[in-house]
Amino acid sequence: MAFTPRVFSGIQPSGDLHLGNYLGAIRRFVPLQDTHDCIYCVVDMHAITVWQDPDDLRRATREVAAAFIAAGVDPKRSIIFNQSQIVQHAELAWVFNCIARMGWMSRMTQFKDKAGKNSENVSLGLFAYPSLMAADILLYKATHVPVGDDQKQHLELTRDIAAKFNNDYAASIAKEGFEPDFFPITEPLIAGPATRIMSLRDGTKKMSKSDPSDQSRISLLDDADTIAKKIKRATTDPEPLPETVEGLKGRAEADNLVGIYAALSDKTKADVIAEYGGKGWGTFKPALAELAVAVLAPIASEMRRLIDDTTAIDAVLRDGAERGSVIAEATMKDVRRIVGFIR
Ligand code: AQP
Repeated sequence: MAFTPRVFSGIQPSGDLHLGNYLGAIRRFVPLQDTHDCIYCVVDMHAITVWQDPDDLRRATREVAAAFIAAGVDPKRSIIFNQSQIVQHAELAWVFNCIARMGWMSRMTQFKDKAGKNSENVSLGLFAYPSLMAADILLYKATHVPVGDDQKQHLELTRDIAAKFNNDYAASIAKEGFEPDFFPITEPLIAGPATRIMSLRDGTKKMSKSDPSDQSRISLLDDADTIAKKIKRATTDPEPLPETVEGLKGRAEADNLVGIYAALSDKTKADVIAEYGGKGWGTFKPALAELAVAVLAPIASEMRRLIDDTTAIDAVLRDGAERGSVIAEATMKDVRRIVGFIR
């Protein structure tokens, strides 16, 4: 069956948005609006899989919506909403909880990383997170999902859930008159030089909202001075930049900063090395700071303006939820028939 080319992606309102969220996801949302129906979601139900103060959650939800718009997502052309407004996400997630296998979920590395040694004491929601993510995507029969590299395994699970649903319910899908591939096998869009931005303090750790060190990340709302200081203090080895891209191998911090420069300037790492190969950090870090400020400052100022007008942001989220729920309910109506729920 030919599915409408449709993009879905979500960001958790679980802390301060950072450069990794921007380069790995949000920046890439913008051009997709020219080729796809786009649905961009603030996944507040995902956020509460770990404790969120309610006031912080509301603030962060508006901040993520503001970041989408400030980065160039058009709320008229695309659908922007927060997940909890469309109850069908939870409904489909339950069906998928009954499709996904414990073994599949137990292999999710993000759960293992987040739960750490504390796995008996984390929420059941954190364990079931990938099943809700599959519901987010498949509720809209999204064909493509732009995400950072850390979400690759969850996307594979989404594909497994779609395939198992189509297979387990094949007879009912046929009986109800639907095409056999009821849910699409969604493609991840993971590309470019910035699929995994690393911490500025430790090149082996992902830049993350939940890292306790503020120095580990550049937040989208950091001012120019703070951005420059964080880049200046970023951990690096003492060697100058290599003369070739291959020379970045085994130099995690150098590779990360070159990747950030490449992504911010829409170049490849090879272009950046052609310009800065052989130069020292005293030359490269100020150039990177200047570039980061040039790209991020206009986004931060637009975000601040939008966040201040909570009525307008909430209206965007409500409008998106109204439009999104039409698609969501159409899918759920069919799913209820396929599964055998009486209404
Ligand atoms: N470091 C990163 N580099 C590239 N992309 C990244 N993403 C996250 N970190 C990086 C991408 O941003 C999108 C939104 O992520 P999320 O909010 O759903 O959760 P996450 O992946 O768990 O991100 P964080 O920032 O690390 O949050 P916490 O600390 O709360 O877990 C996704 O597309 C993700 O790939």
